[in-house]
Amino acid sequence: MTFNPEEQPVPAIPPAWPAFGGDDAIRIRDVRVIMTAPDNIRTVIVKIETTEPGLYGLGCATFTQRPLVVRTAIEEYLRPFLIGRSVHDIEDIWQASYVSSYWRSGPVLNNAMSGVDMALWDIKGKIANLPVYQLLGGKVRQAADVYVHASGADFDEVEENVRALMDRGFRNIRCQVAVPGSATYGARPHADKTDGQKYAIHLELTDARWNPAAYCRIVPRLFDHIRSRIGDEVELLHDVHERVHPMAAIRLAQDLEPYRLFFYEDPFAPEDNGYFNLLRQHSTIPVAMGELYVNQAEYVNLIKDRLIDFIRVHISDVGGLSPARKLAAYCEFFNVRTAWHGPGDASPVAHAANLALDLSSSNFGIQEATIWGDRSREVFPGTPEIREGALWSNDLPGLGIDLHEELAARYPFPEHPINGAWPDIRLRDGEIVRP
Ligand code: GCO
Ligand code: MG
Repeated sequence: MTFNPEEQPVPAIPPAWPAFGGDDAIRIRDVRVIMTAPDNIRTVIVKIETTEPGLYGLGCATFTQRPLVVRTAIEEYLRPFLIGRSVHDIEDIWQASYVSSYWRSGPVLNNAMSGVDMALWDIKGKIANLPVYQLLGGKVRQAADVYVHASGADFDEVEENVRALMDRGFRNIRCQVAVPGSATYGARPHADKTDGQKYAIHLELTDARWNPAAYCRIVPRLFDHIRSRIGDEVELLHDVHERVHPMAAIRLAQDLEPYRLFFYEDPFAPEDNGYFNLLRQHSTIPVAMGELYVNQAEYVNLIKDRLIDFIRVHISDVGGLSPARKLAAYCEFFNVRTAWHGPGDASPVAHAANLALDLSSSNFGIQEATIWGDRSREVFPGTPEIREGALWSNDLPGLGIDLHEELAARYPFPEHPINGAWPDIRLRDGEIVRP
């Protein structure tokens, strides 16, 4: 008997099930972008308005070096794509948005998606009348221990700032010192003694050149100074900010071992991920990495191979709360702890989302905090409070944070010669170095 395909029975194709959501679902009515800089830091906030009167959510989409591109991604692409969808479908909306550009996984599109994603979690919490940390499984801690920044023009000034922060109840302090005659990350030659936080980010243009050898010599001396003057009752941290060659970063890790750092941050650029194995073989310093990661391919193996101790991801840069909660859970299997990036260019809305994860993750390590100015706290009522060196939730439904739109409009982005971009950092011979 010969096989004749035309005589074969055609299998019935099951009909598609009706789209979920249901007719009575609350739907996305509008997706708006609000840009504001109350503390002179460019932040981008997404507000999702719903078909339910008075029900809206807020999310952070801040990519402070390229905010206008994020706004375009939201207003021109995500907004028409999302209007009319059910607000209940957070995961479905994330997955659909992720592939809707076909090319994906960069900081612009991830930040745009983060604004939407956090806003939908905020809305879900408000519908449930529960704080977002409850939706994530509930509290495993009362509050999240934070670290803050102390910097200075010299060792004495850093010490003075560390003491001032300790007097305010902080027990985890990142120390950065200026390198005389050289550009430096995290400290300026003439630091304003009243506010170490000012140097959380600094985007000024500078003619000063970067001297990696001088930096590597001065940092161990800084920690020797701080430990010998202040003792062991404080946890110290340091951010290399990917600025030295990998072998120099490994050598610096060894030089810092006697000072028992809580963590040693961003020793390598993401492009040099391959060096972590070598660092592990030569030092027991706890390693924190990841604020520049935007793609899961960059961090999945580092965690699985236990090559880092703290994941430092900036949650809006990976696409929001949904991918971050999966990452936290993945890290838990390998005893890698969370240390979500919390600089001033993560808006107070992002800090509220960080806090929801901090409170509900058993593998929480530490939270970087920004000490907000009065203007930011007025623009964002509900900004998480810092007390006793920790961040506390206000336990309100959703993310517990609001945005005063009229006030926000009073703080447009400040003028800047290169529109807020990261400045050139160069070696003496003029070569560009990574941030
Ligand atoms: C940190 C960071 C920040 C970044 C800034 C970039 O660990 O706090 O390194 O200060 O430099 O967020 O915009
Ligand atoms: Mg950093």
